[in-house]
Amino acid sequence: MRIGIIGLPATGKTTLFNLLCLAGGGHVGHHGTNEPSVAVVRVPDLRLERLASLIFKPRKVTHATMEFVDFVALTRGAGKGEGLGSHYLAQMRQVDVLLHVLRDFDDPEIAHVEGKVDAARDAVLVNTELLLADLDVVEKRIGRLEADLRKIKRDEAVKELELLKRCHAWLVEEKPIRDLALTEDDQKVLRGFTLLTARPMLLLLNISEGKLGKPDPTQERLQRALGGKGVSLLQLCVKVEWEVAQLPPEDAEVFRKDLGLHAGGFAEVLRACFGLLGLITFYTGEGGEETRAWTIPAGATALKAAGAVHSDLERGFIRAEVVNCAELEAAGSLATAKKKGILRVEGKEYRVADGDVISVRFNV
Ligand SMILES: Nc1nc2c(ncn2[C@@H]2O[C@H](COP(=O)(O)OP(=O)(O)O)[C@@H](O)[C@H]2O)c(=O)[nH]1
Ligand SMILES: [Mg+2]
Repeated sequence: MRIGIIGLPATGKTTLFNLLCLAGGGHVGHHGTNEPSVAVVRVPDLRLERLASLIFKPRKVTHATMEFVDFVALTRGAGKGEGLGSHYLAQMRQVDVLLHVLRDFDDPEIAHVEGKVDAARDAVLVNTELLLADLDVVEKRIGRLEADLRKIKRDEAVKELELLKRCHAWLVEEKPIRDLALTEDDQKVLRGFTLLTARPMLLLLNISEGKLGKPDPTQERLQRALGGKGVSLLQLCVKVEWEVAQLPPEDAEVFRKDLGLHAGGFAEVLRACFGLLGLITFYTGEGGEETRAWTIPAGATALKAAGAVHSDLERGFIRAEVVNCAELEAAGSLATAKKKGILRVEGKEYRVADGDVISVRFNV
């Protein structure tokens, strides 16, 4: 899964990116000038660690990972492809979640491109650029389809044109595609266009230290302006989180308590992304070599889960042996779980539950 950090200049994007790297043990990849930094971070997972230490005692423990991309700031005009706009927009289209960082901190030392600090205004401004970028894609495709249809009439193209015109009208009203009612077929057609406003979005309000633990009217304004299906809101003081993350764990704990901070900001960001993407985690560990966490969309079948591990497992799938991680922990071992009858045998169509420990039987 790929999370793209976007927003206006000097909103705290890179500070957040560094925080996620540090907290998630990420290694940062730089892919050249004009390319955004990318970090692969480990998803913290107590269940995995318990499975490894109490049940499987493997040689290797592998966490699920998430990728974060620190994009260059969006500014007015980016949606029309100005400057390096189109270059970055193309990369932005490849992410699964847009993590939109909004400045809600006062700091006379740090200038704001729009003058005054106003997170709700900024959210709308950036959103407008995303809407314009999508409009551009949709308009170009409509033009091409209409030209094609003048030459030869294809039912498929007629249907696609109809769908795109519906998207167009929607975008013109400044509404994101994620709010448009679409059939599964529609979604399939649109997938190839990788529209930005079809992506789930996490609005991260980067607040001043002074606002910690206080009600923030900006949050309500944001919710009214941009809230809806596929949008979550999170409040974080990125600077404080960054400072706390650099402390030794014992000190960090004390600091957090003093400041009234809950789980680390890193964990909160990850939880919000998991929620937006509707992801669940399952585990493999049989054989003792490696205990590993995997993420798949909620509702995915055992066959898909097998495919996430290896395409051979999907191709040769016979059955899955499944036990919930807490029940396995209580049983003490896979063998005992089997004896007690809590290890279930499931077929291809079984819908994997969060926390399942799965062993796939397959033909090679
Ligand atoms: N006061 C304050 N400053 C912050 C906060 N987050 C980031 N900054 C500062 O804002 C400036 C820009 O931050 P940066 O993360 O580089 O922003 P980016 O341009 O969005 O990547 C830096 O000087 C940061 O130290 C915050 O929560 N409070
Ligand atoms: Mg930056």
